[in-house]
This record gives sequence, structure tokens and C-alpha cells, in this order.
Amino acid sequence: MVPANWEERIRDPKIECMSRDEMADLQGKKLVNVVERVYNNVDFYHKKMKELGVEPGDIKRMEDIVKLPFTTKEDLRDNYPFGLLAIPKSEVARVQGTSGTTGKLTLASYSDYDVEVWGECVARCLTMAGLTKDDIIHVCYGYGLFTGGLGADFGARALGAMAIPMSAGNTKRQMMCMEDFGATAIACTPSYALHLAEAMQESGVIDKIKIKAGICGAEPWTEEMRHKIEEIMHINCFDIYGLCEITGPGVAQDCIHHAGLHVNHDHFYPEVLSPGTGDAVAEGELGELVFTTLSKEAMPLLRYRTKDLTSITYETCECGRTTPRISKFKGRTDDMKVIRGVNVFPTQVEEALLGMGGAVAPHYLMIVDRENNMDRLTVMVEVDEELFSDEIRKLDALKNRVGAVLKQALGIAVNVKLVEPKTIERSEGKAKRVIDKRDLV
Ligand code: DLL
Repeated sequence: MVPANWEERIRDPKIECMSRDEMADLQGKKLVNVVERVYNNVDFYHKKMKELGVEPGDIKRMEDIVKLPFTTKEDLRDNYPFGLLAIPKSEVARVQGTSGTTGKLTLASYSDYDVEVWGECVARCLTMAGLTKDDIIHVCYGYGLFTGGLGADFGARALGAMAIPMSAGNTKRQMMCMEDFGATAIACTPSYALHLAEAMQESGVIDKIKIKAGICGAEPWTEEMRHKIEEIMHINCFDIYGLCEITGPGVAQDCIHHAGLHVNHDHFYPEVLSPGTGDAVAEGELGELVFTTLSKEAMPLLRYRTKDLTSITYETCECGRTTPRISKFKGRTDDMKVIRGVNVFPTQVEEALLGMGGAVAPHYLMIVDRENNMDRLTVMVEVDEELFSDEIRKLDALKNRVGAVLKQALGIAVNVKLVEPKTIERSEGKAKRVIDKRDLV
């Protein structure tokens, strides 16, 4: 068991600005500890390590991590719900799950200490966004098994700030509470932030609201989308990342320089690997993000394959933090669509549409189906209502322009469907950007 005072924590600049060697030493010690714990307490890891011929004694320093087995989402499902516990069930303080709505959920267990570390990591992120104990954080991530709401809440608590536990939904009420309680920060998905921003603009409350920062994450989004939200709300938006298996939000976040997301690597050791071979890719190259939890008590994971695609840099950031930074997520290996042999991500569509200087709204939906045995991609995009009352010629010209921009960005021809504002369903949680009907035909 990791003693509660195992390492220095609480927003200690020493942790976030530690030299590489010192950090590697700390991480190595923690890795030795976690490997010993899972080998002795988790049948799954005991067997996996035996199969690979690895004993805990073979793991002496951080570089030895490559000897360890991977863990996949399927392994979590096979051991659902409590098969990967490294502590007695009676010591589990809480469980959290993924936000997915299909099939069995992915469940993760947390001890009291795990919850404390989680809150601490979110507090570091809030601090990175310039927030202090004097801030009022309006949380509209969902509360419940999903880690968004509670994670932001635990972070606000660790920071000493005030949390407003709104959860998602009822935009009018959200705006009223934001104004009445004097919220200074908002925590929600980027798609919901955009929806709120537009609603505030429409109802004219934008100038009455004191929000200065948005802590947005839980889904892939682009720099263009960040600028859009920032521009409407006059705030700074930060990209917070996490997953329930590792801890909820708070695994990583960008600072004011927006030059990648700083990973809290004293607790979550990142590797970026080629999804095919499982070997490390070069610094700056795109690969699958893999995490080993270094502090987790209840359900530690070795080399967990997140399926999230990013790149990593170890250069010190302008802000002074030495923590490695991962690039804004391009997507997941499993939300990448292969359309007529070309890899397509929703973020590419978002970037291209938002790069059109306001010609179209940043609300879109990709529909993939088949016609004459060929894959077909249709992108529905919202445009200004006025355009529909204008001459058909203008609408056609815009449609052609959008088609050309998307073809250039994606490398395939796209069927464009321009639709009126609010046609595409708004999401209060994670936005649904793609409907793939190919499995159905
Ligand atoms: O989405 C935790 C979270 C809540 C993060 C609130 C940030 C804010 P899960 O439901 O387990 O947990 O989903 C995890 O969501 O593997 C990514 O694919 C995606 N994801 C999370 N944050 C980001 C982000 C929460 N900032 C999965 N950018 C992850 C891109 C993200 N994708």
C-alpha cells in the first residue's frame, strides 16, 4: 500500500518544475512499488507478468517499463466490475465509469487516497488556468458515474474555491445561476461551452457574466473551436484531459501558452506508442497514448492503451513547467473513420470549417454511408438563416466552397448539405460528430 505521505504533492512547484533526472528517480521508485503491488494482489497482472517471464525484481527503474504487459479496455471489461482491485473491496471509496452509453460500462475503482490525488491533479489544472481559492467554478459536466462533474468538484475543493454543482442541461437556468452567483469560471465540454456562449450572446447576458476561464474537455476539439468560444465569451479556455480508468479530468491540461497539455506525470506516466507495433514513436510524432498509474491504490493500471492519438514533447514549457506535454488530441483510434481508404477525423472537419472565417457555423455532423458500393461522406453544416432567403445562387456558391475546403483538408470528395441554424442536435455532454451507417447497409 502506498502511504499517504509517499511523495510530495499539493501543487508543489517542485513537482511541476522538477529536473528530468529527479523526476525519473521519483517515478522509478513509484513504478517499483506499483509493480510489486499488482503482482502480489491482482491475479490478472500476476498471470500476465508470468507469461512474459517478468518478475517484480526485474523492474528497477523507469526505463524497465517496456518489460511490462499492456492493459486494454477489453481487459477491463473481462475483469468487470472488481477483478482488477489491488486492495480489499471494503477499502474502495467510490467507483466511476465511462460516459459511453452502449454495452457494459468501463468501471474504475478509487480509494480515499486516489480521490485525494484526483482532486489535487484537477486543482493543479485549475491553478494552471489562473484560478485560485477566490474563484467560483460553475460545473456543468454531468455528475454521477461520469467523472466530469465530480472531478471538477473535487478539484475546486482541493483548491479551496467554490463549486456550483449544476450538472448539464437547462441552459436558461445555467445562465441565471452564473449571473446570480457571480461565477468566474465554467467547466463543461467544449461543444456545450459553444452552445452556452451562443445562448448568452442571443439573450444579451454576456456582459453581465463574470466568467474569465473555461475548463473544457472530455471530447476532441480544435484550436479554432477554442478561439471561437473565447471570442464570444471573452474568456480564456483550457483543454483538460482525462479518462475514468486513469483518473477523471486532471490527467493533463494546457497552460496559458496553449502549447500542449502538461501531464501530471508524477502520478500518470505517459508513453506515446505506435498503435501497430507498440514501440515508442519519436518525440513529436503521432501515436497512441499509454498510461501507467504510479500512485493509484485501488485499481492501478500498467501501460493502459487509451486509444487516444497524440504526440509528446519533453521540452520545458515557456511557463517553466518541466512536465511532458501532449498535443491537442486528433481523435481516437476508434473514432477515426476510414473512408474510401483515407483516414478521416472529425477534428479535421472542424478545423477546416472554422478556418472559413465565419462563413459557416461551427456546428456539423458527418454521416458516412455507402452508395453503389462506394463509401460516401456527407457533412451537414449550419449556415446563417438569411442565406436561405437569399438567392439560390449564393447558397450554391457557399456549398461549393465548403465542398472544396473539405476536399482539400480531407483528401476525399465530400457531399455537403447546408442546413438552417439549430438543425443539428446540441449536446450537453460529449458531442456526437459522426454517424456511420455503413455497418447497417
Ligand atoms: O471524459 C473525463 C473527463 C471529464 C475529461 C471532463 C475532461 C473533462 P471518460 O468518459 O472515461 O472520461 O472518457 C475518456 O474521452 O479517452 C478521450 O478519448 C476523451 N477525452 C477526454 N478529454 C479529452 C480532451 C472523461 N481534452 C475519453 N480532448 C478519453 C480530447 C478527450 N479527448
